[in-house]
This record gives sequence, structure tokens and C-alpha cells, in this order.
Amino acid sequence: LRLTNDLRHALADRQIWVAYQPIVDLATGEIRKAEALIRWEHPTRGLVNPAEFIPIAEDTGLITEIGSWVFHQVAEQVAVWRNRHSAQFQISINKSPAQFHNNSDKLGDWFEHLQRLGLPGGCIAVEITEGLLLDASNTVTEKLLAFKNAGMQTSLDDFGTGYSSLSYLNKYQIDFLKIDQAFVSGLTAHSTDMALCEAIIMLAHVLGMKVIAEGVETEVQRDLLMQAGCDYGQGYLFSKPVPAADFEKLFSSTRADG
Ligand code: G
Ligand code: G
Ligand code: MN
Ligand code: NA
Repeated sequence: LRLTNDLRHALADRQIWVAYQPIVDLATGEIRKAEALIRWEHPTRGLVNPAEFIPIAEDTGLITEIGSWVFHQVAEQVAVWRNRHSAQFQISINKSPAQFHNNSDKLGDWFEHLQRLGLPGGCIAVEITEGLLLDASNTVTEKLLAFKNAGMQTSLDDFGTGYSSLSYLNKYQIDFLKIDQAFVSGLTAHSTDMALCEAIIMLAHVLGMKVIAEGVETEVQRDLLMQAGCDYGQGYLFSKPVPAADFEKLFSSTRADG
């Protein structure tokens, strides 16, 4: 209850900030994208895990305000990095199923904000989870289509842990599959996880999707993923999620001129 009250003030008191984790083109080592991950620095508790406060935000409806703030923040950041570092740079934002079920997002305002910044929709990707596609009510479908119609891309997060059917992947024209870190952490040559990764990647490519492997922590994992044909990698091997100012430094330590 206390936390709920605190969350009401967190945005205005600037306790909430966005961390960015690089997404790397495995073939070249270049940073091509970033995932935006929200952080709450509570004045007395310290860093509160999103797993703890996102559900509170959803129950209280604060998620609308937070989601809108994240979108605006990310749009301004992607404009800067496109200018300075990489013309095709893209940042993905996470959206929980609850954000699709309520109708309070003013998507029109968000899209206008992009236009004011002179940004195409493709500078943003929206990460959703498999459960959302299973439960594709009209509101969900319309919202997903609104993002796609605005030129934004969509990523299926934590892939392999839920129950997506192939027809959903095709129907909603998902652009990226993110292989869940559970499949990456145990990756060794000739393992079941390796066979699974190869199969997922092949399938994704047949359906015209690119693949991002999550939780890449070792060079061995990275090399096996490359061998399996994976397009992008994300994980502690490249960097943990960091503040924007620290992310800037990652650009100069790798090449990013895509
Ligand atoms: O880095 P990590 O522990 O922070 O992320 C925890 C979870 O929080 C992830 O599952 C991620 O999808 C979720 N998350 C991070 N940022 C956001 C956000 O802006 N909105 C929503 N809905 N979820 C987020
Ligand atoms: O949105 P999603 O549920 O995919 O959130 C990604 C989560 O994975 C975040 O909590 C992020 O901090 C975490 N993460 C990112 N890279 C790594 C990694 O290499 N190893 C582990 N264990 N976790 C990671
Ligand atoms: Mn994610
Ligand atoms: Na994930």
C-alpha cells in the first residue's frame, strides 16, 4: 500500500528512469538497437524491481501515465542516437498485456510526437509477450495494428516460454522473435537447446522474421548462436542495461554506422 502511494509520486519526483541495453548485430558486432527497461529508484528502498511495481502500476491505472512517459522519453533518445551515431537506430519498449486491454493510451498523441521529432515509426519496436496473441480480443488486435500502421515494428518477447501458434506470428506480422534466455543459458554444441535454437531461427526466417537471442553471457553462446543463423544478440556479454549516458560510451567502443 505504501509502495502504491509512493508510485503515484515517482514520475513527478523523477525517481523513474529508463535503462538501455544494447542489441548487437552478431555478424558485425555493431550496436543496432536498444531495449528500454524502466527503473524505479525509490528514495528509501533503493532500486525497486519492475516485476514488483509494474503490477501495481497496472492495478492502479498508473501504467497509462508511465507507458506514455516511457514512449516520449524513448522517442527523444532515439532521435539523438539516430543523429549522432546510426541513422537506422531503433529502440524497443516493453508493453504488458494490461496496456493493450485498457483503452486509455492516446496513441494518436504518441504518433504525433514522433512526427514532431521528424522520426519514422520504424525507430520504435514494441515488445509483447506470447500470451497477448493467444488472447487477441478486438482491442488488442486494433492496438497492435495501430502500431504497425504507424510504421512501428513488433517483437515477440520471451519466445519459447508461452504458446504462440505459427498462425498468430503470421497474422500479426511480428517482425522480431526474441529467443528467451532459458534456451541460451544452457547452450552448448550438439545440445537440445542448440537444436531448438536452430529450429526456431529457421522457422522465424521462413516467416520473414529476424531473431534476437536474449541473455547472451558468453562468447561460446554468441558463437553458437551465430552458427545457428541468429541475427542479433542481447545480454551481459555486450552490456547490462545502463543509463543513457553510459550507453553513449558503448557506441564508441563498437562500430555502429548502420
Ligand atoms: O531488466 P529487467 O529486470 O528489469 O526487466 C524486468 C521486466 O520488466 C521485464 O520483463 C520487462 O519486460 C519489464 N519492463 C521493463 N520496462 C518496462 C516498461 O516500460 N513497461 C512494461 N510494461 N514492462 C517493462
Ligand atoms: O523484457 P524481458 O522480460 O525480456 O526482460 C529482460 C530481462 O533480462 C531484464 O530483466 C534484463 O535485465 C535481463 N537480462 C538482460 N541480459 C541478461 C543476461 O545476459 N543475463 C541475465 N541473466 N539476464 C539478463
Ligand atoms: Mn523485453
Ligand atoms: Na525477454
